[in-house]
Amino acid sequence: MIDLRSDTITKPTEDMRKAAYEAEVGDDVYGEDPSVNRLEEAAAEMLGKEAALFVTSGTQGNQIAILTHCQPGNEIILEADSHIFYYESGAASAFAGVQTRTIKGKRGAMDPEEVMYALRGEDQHYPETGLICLENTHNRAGGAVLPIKNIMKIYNIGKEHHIPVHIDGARLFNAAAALDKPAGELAQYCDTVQVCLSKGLGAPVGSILAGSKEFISSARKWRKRLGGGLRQAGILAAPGLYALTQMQERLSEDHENALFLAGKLSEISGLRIENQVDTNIIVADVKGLNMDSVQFVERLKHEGVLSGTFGHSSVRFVTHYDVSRKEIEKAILAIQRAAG
Ligand code: TLP
Repeated sequence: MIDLRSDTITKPTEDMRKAAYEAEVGDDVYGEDPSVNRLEEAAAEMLGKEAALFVTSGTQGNQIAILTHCQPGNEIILEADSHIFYYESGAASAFAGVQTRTIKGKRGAMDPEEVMYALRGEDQHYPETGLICLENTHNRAGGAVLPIKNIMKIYNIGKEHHIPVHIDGARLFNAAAALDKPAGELAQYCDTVQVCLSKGLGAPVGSILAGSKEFISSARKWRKRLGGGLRQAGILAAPGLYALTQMQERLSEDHENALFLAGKLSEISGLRIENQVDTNIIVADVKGLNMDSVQFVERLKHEGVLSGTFGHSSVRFVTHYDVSRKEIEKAILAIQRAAG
């Protein structure tokens, strides 16, 4: 089976397993796990922030950010198709008690002016705006990279109005690879950023939440409240550090594979590629095949390829470390058969 459902399915490499096996550990709730401390220091430095926190998942990192930045009754501004709004099971309202104000973006990027007009004033009828969230790369926009200028403009608007900006950077390293810029440069226009170690970088578990020292010390308490204070977590942090330092450079291979795959899929009659392929995500519309996405995904599974439904007639393919160019070539043949 060739698994193109997500880059979350990547399995730890031999070196990561070795790093986990050999990890020096301690009790991280006491702040005594050297492997976790090393990972947090390296990640903070890489992202250009004062401090960082190792969290269990991207969802937990985003939710801790919202909980730390906001008060119940606040409103958060985020893109209409963002992961926090679309895929986090309503966690922002369930845990932080905030309401969401969505803005439809273009290729995942919200118009800074619209963000500015969405900020709430002093009127007693209004909730207070507590946070602006961006997503880079933007998953549902097909792995689109946000223009740095767009991020900068929104950050400056936030600053002017004393509203913090959080970046859901689950795939920030993909954006960095696509722009050929260090991740820290992309994270400079935000107060806090969450990056996943367990997607394209291939670590088995975990994300990083980075920000100011003060922010991270409150975030640490929220992580504890949520049951995310782990003990000998160095077993997870050591492969995470390996992923962070050794796996970034190869992300462009995934992007090249995605472009190659998209090019071949666009030649299949009845299949339409919906997104501009910036990184490792391809979204294909299967309407022209007289099938819906569930039917197509099922048919493709019988041909030996796993993909994901992404809407009524949209199917998502994600390239990653565990799928080689050879397997991409095999996948193309399987997709041709499923479409035929
Ligand atoms: N995305 C997953 C699914 O949840 C949809 C995927 O397969 O793409 N932010 C973004 C932008 C994400 O894409 C994801 C995961 C997360 C946050 C959450 O990360 P985890 O799965 O670690 O909680």
